[in-house]
Amino acid sequence: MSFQVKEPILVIGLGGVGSKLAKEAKNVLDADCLTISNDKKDFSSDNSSIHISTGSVINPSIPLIRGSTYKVADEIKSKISGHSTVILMSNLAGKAGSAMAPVISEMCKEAETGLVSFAVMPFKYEKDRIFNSGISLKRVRENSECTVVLDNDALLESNPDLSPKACYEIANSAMMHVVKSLGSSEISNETHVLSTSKNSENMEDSLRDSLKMLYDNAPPNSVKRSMLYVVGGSDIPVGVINSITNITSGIVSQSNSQIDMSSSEESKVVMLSSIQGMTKFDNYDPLGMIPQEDTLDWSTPECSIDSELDFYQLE
Ligand SMILES: Nc1nc2c(ncn2[C@@H]2O[C@H](COP(=O)(O)OP(=O)(O)OP(=O)(O)O)[C@@H](O)[C@H]2O)c(=O)[nH]1
Ligand SMILES: [Mg+2]
Repeated sequence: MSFQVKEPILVIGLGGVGSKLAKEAKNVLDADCLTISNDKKDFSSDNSSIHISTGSVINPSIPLIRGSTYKVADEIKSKISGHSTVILMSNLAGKAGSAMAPVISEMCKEAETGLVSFAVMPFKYEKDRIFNSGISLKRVRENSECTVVLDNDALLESNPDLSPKACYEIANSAMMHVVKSLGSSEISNETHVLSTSKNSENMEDSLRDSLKMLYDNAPPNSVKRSMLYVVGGSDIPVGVINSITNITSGIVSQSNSQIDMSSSEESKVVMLSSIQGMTKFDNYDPLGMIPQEDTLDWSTPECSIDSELDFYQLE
């Protein structure tokens, strides 16, 4: 089933990276924008923002940021209300994003606002972030009509020669391509993996890198369908476009392609693939295999609240 993106749209950015992406997405979609963070430095004066205060704690833990987010729930809900679709830009590699994304996505679900979530996953070497990003993603997927996952780690895996900064640029530009296409192409109510490559003269190389990145995230048999965005399409021979489309249809069961004529400096392939079944991220939480119905404390995500009782705070 395809997801209908309806106006008015609200783009919500969480934390530093999420806010940066939300500002870009807002300009692309001409939508309203809200940034939410525990760090005031992430805000800019031209967008509305909600500060999550963690009191006197300057290095808050993820459960503390999450607990503090619930305190301003009414303010966040009132910003969401009146919008038909929310586009959530969350960096689950960051503390703010992995703390708040489950909470904000839950609020959208409760308000019956259509939700498309973008989630950035951490590099493998960011060991302290892996677990939290995995549990957050599980909840975000659960609460969203449609989730688009971009894995920094898979990008690095297929481009080990790139610096983190170069990886970020590629990742962010791929996400903006999908945001841009929300108005023109269909997106289904599923989890999608976004994969891409660095800028390349050779589109077949670019397709190969995108497939490599995709298969780093999910096994081939779990890829149902792929949408191929050919960036810089106006300068690429039609024969090449035809050939990469044919290659893709031979690999994934259903594929479709869209030629992006807008950008002339870049040429690369961006793939958006819908996934059914397990992904690499399901293993980020060792207990993630346990089905939700067998989990006793699933309803509320773990958070730290000051109960003002004489209990030792366990976290
Ligand atoms: N895709 C992408 N990932 C990024 C970008 N910048 C940083 N990252 C990743 O996100 C992680 C966290 O980066 P931060 O700059 O701390 O992000 P933040 O959203 O401000 O997160 P917190 O401050 O921890 O809440 C980094 O270690 C990278 O893995 C970016 O521009 N694009
Ligand atoms: Mg930050």
